[in-house]
Amino acid sequence: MASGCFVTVEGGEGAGKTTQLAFMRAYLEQAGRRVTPTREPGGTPLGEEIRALLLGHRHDGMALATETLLMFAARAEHLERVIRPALATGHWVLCDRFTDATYAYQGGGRGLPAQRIAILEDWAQGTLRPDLTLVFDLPVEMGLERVGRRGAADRFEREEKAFFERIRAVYLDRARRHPDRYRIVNADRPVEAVRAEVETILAGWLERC
Ligand code: Z5A
Repeated sequence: MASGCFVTVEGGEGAGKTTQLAFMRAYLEQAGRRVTPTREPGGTPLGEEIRALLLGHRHDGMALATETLLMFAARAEHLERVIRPALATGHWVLCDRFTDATYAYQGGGRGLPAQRIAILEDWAQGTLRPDLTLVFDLPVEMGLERVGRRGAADRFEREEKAFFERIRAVYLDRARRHPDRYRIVNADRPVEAVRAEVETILAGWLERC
């Protein structure tokens, strides 16, 4: 059986990833593909417990190394229990954030050298990388305004604007350096316009996976 396609969605706060992932799943299922939607940090029972530690406020001020290693601990479990088995049985895996988020948040946002992240990436993932990564891009103020409307902020959402500007810069830089794998999607448009572009991109991948 052919291996499925590994698609990740990335971007800053409020970029519309979760909204678009639901459309992506529906589009692919309509096209006859089997889909495993998932997210990081999380995606497994253990990963979801780690997510609660990472996003909650019980451990405000946790060390950067701790934060990064917890992201990769959740990811190792996710790869072993969900991502690799799903790909091996021909499913498309649609993952709301993955290792690009570690480069953007722990690397760009918090200052961890990218080389350290690359070591963990190689260790946890071996040669596995997403086939396609959609980077939903929009001005930081706009994304923060969108998430601000929904109330309580998590441990990341409490950061200052400069933190999110650095994150945006890392995503755009990674996407521009590897245009074969990444697509930058302008998320500063109505939901339906973004959806139409995403579906056009996916249509181009249906033959490949
Ligand atoms: N993190 C990390 O630091 N390192 C890592 O390695 C990984 C993650 C994997 C996970 O949070 C956090 O973990 C994340 C990075 C960090 N930082 N934070 N916070 P999360 O999963 O809870 O949150 P998120 O990934 O940032 O997603 P989000 O804030 O929920 O946003 P979104 O999924 O991109 O957007 P949405 O939920 O689809 O939409 C947000 C709102 O905007 C909602 O009211 C929508 O109705 C609205 N929306 C969506 N699209 C539009 C358009 N086009 N126009 C207008 N309004 C829209």
